[in-house]
Amino acid sequence: MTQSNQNNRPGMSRRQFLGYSAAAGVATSLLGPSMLGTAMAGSPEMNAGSCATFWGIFKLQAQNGKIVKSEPFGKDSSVNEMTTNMPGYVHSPARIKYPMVRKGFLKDGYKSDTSERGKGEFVRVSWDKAGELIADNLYRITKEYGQDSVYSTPSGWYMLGKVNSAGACMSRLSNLMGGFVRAVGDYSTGASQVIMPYVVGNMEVYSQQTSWPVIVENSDVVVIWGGNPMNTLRISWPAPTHKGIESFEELKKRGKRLIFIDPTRNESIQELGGEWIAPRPNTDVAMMLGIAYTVHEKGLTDKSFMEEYTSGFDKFLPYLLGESDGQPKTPEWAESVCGVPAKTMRELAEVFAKNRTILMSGWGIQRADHGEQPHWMLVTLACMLGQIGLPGGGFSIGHLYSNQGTPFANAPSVPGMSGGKTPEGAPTPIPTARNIDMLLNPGKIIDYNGRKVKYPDIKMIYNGFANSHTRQPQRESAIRAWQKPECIVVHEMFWTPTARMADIVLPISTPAECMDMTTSEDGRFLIPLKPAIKPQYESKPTFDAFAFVAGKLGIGSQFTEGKSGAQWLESFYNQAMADAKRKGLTMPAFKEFWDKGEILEFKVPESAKTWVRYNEYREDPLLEPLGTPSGKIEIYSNAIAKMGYDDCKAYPSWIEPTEWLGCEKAKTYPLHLMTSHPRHRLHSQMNHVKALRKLYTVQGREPVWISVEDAKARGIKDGEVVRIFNDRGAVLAGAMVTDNLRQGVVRLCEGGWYDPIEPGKSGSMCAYGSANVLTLDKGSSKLAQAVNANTSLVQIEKYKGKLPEITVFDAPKGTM
Ligand SMILES: Nc1nc2c(c(=O)[nH]1)N[C@H]1C(S)=C(S)[C@@H](COP(=O)(O)OP(=O)(O)OC[C@H]3O[C@@H](n4cnc5c(=O)[nH]c(N)nc54)[C@H](O)[C@@H]3O)O[C@H]1N2
Ligand SMILES: Nc1nc2c(c(=O)[nH]1)N[C@H]1C(S)=C(S)[C@@H](COP(=O)(O)OP(=O)(O)OC[C@H]3O[C@@H](n4cnc5c(=O)[nH]c(N)nc54)[C@H](O)[C@@H]3O)O[C@H]1N2
Ligand SMILES: [Mo]
Repeated sequence: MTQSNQNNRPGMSRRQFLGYSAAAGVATSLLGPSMLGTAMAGSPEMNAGSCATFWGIFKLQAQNGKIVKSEPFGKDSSVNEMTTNMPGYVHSPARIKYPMVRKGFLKDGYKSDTSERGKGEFVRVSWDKAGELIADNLYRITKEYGQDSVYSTPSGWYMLGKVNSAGACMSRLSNLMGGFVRAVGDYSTGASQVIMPYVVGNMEVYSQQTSWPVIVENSDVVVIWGGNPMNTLRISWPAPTHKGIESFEELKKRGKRLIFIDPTRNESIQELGGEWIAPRPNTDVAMMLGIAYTVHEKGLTDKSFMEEYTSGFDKFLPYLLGESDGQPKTPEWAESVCGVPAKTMRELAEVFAKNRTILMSGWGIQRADHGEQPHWMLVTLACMLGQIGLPGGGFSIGHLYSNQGTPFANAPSVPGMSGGKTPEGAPTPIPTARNIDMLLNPGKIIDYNGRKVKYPDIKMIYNGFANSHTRQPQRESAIRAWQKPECIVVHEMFWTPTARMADIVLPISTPAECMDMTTSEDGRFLIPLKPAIKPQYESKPTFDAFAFVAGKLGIGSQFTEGKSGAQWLESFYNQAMADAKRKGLTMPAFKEFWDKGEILEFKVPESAKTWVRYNEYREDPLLEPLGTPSGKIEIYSNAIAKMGYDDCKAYPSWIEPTEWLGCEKAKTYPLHLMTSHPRHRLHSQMNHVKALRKLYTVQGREPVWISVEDAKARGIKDGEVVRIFNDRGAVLAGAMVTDNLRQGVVRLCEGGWYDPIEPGKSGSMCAYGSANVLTLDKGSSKLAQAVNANTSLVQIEKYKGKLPEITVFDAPKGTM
């Protein structure tokens, strides 16, 4: 099936389709009166649309086919500058305009010199040519080497939209082709999501948490143990309404005690105030043990809670007291590891036990070597305090990002594109963050969560979304690894470092150009994504792009099921409407919804605002047991004991990370690198927006926070360009000399685009400051094999060489 007949839905011509999707210049309001800016009316070149991304819900205005303005939709109390910078995002010099093929690949095909990847020599081709090249290689490679020779990106970010879901479309294509190698787990919570089912019987990280209003009302002490909510709660999957940010502001207003435990005085601490305690990075388990020791010593342990709701404390206690290993985990011992005064830990033990306390933690803390341990120990400490299941007490590893504490609306469920069924005999998935290890070491067998996993020999990468060359630690090995396969396909909107490493690049339309719909994080809003402009240049919406490739593979009709994107949209809407009816809710017919373009709002019931996590369990542990083998919170896990891993014991414990400030290597590389999530971006997304870069870069480069003492010792002044390096690589960055971190710690946010001085060369220095050039690629442990990006030591010096230009935010030469 060809693309043109896929778009020809019965009874609707291509031209009608465009008019219907509001892609043509329509003069009247597409957003409905309540959302229409006054400037819109009457001007034939003006157009309006609505849009939603992970950073906000907003309305767009276009003029002469270009987005000129993006503004909040009006019901979001916390608007950020990402939301208002959509024009620079969509119409960026980094935009991929046409299908492109690497010059050498076009000439020599799969036998090309792959060391040319990343050098930026591309040739424009037609969609037909690009599609044929993809289809030819997919067929040849799966036939010659088997299904497990193709790796597709199953984890990572893609745009919102029920139809244009790159995640679902990638799976759909892969499943129809017999299944490619996928990944299990994700980068966000790789360690916690594997350990938590053993501890509390579910992943916990993505579970609904105690309602924000309950926290605001009832918690006396809110501990943020490794978390930066005023940054991370800007983002949500799906679209944010920013209730979490509102709630933290309310906590501040009410004078609640906020205690932050973080090696950096991050933006949240700066904005919200509160107390700041700065341990050495990756030593939190030792600090928690020091507090737990005090709780026990002072008789503050809630014994009846421990007895009724937990199992295995008796096997953990000998470790806490040092009976099993000769080292009592006293606050003095903990101080020698984490650097926090023993006195502070003793005080915290009393404060936690004597007030309604919630121990909240983010996820950066578990993106580390032995990252399984901190949240397990956090739960253990919360058990000892006995407040789990009480309003405003206990622990939470879900509140600091996305929607887990936001009360849910009574709303219809809105279906979206399905990835289809994984076919029988599909290849075994590989732990997400081990993908570079897999590419470099075919045949290697690793331990993973009680099983053995054998790496396949990958000949083709299908990168259907995600920015593999910013997110993955240890860039030099990632570049080497991406020189191995015979063929690499990347779907992208922008010339990211990953797109530059491809053989075949397909241009994808941004959410501002695609007809679609999505919901907000709490189900409260159903948002039409009504494009104000048409797909730019030769880009295609995700569904159309995948459908096109499927067509070339001869599976077009199975992929589309005979429906265009617009028809899928309408059918999803109609299914939602049917569900609404069942729930006694009303929704306008699809045509009215689309023509008016108004965002639908559903009510949040009062009952949702009072929900307390683990309250049912607390009320009736026998009728509401947890999903663990004992039905209780497991402080000791027999299942993990049976695995016999040396790097993840059967109870939470302090295990020295490969790199940290207390190790031998710190003599050569004495600074611990924190790669926090950036305030003004979503990882690498929006790094190409110049107006945003102006807000945070230093001499055009990624800022690195360095302490006053560390800067002074190196003769570095604020605003100077520095070189950050270790034995894995080097980057340039702009120094921000500050007292907002513990001495010995530096912060360079993740997601900066890799701008190699020698493109394509493994180990080249980065001119911009991409953090993952410096990080270590190693699994957290045999249990979760999660990313351990926050376990890396570096050194910093003033950069005295000639400053290289930053070129990565423009399209490669010859592709414009
Ligand atoms: N050092 C370090 N590394 C980290 C982390 C860390 O804390 N420290 N955090 C990790 C975490 S938690 C995560 S989630 C990962 C994030 O890793 P990624 O998901 O790779 O991160 P993004 O930068 O969001 O990249 C998404 C890319 O996909 C493109 N894109 C967006 N939507 C679509 C779409 O619909 N279709 C297509 N084709 N492309 C699309 C964007 O332009 C962008 O280039 O990074 C991880 N890496
Ligand atoms: N603005 C913005 N928001 C985002 C994202 C983004 O890129 N930008 N990304 C989204 C995604 S995909 C995710 S997964 C979440 C990530 O959310 P998190 O993983 O929670 O975010 P991080 O910034 O990595 O870490 C939060 C804090 O933990 C601290 N921390 C790191 N290591 C340690 C440690 O060893 N000990 C202690 N005590 N603290 C430590 C860091 O200093 C940082 O201040 O955020 C989401 N929200
Ligand atoms: Mo993430």
